[in-house]
Amino acid sequence: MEIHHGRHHQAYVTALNNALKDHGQLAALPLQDLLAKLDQVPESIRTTVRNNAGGHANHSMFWPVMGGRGGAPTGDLAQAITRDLGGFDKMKADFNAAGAGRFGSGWVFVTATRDGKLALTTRPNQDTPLMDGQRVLFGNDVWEHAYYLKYQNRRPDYLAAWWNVVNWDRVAERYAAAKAGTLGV
Ligand code: MN3
Repeated sequence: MEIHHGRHHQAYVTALNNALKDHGQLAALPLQDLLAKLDQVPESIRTTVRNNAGGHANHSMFWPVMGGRGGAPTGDLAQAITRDLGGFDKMKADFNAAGAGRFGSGWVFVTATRDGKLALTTRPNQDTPLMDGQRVLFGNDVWEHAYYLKYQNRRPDYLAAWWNVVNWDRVAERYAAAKAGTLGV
């Protein structure tokens, strides 16, 4: 995780800053707004911005939703998981299957609307639902760099173990922010 944070995430930040160094107006945008307006980014830097702003956003979401002790969500988040995703156990099973089935590198996410509706989705590479104007409640990184040092090719084992370190208090805070319209990345 230290290598993941200090080298991989840092590389996205460094590359994004470099790409935007002569584009002050774009650099001043909140990250979620930049990602929702990729069609307005000059074509010469658009792919670089897509990959690296996406990477920065995805990892900026990723670290805070971990560091917990797993367990299960409570309150209105638990109710929404039951209503929209078939319950906590089914959500975990579907999330793990989606993450394992994402070919190559990418992410598996649960998104939340302002109405509080949840949905499971995946994206390739460093793409994010933020690029479609959506909000990410939480997500897991299924790039090999996220798990290969410890799990080698066993991505399903990594996905299963990841739930043991989810911080549901933080996810609940993100859910409240999503419904309030204040959730960024
Ligand atoms: Mn990563």
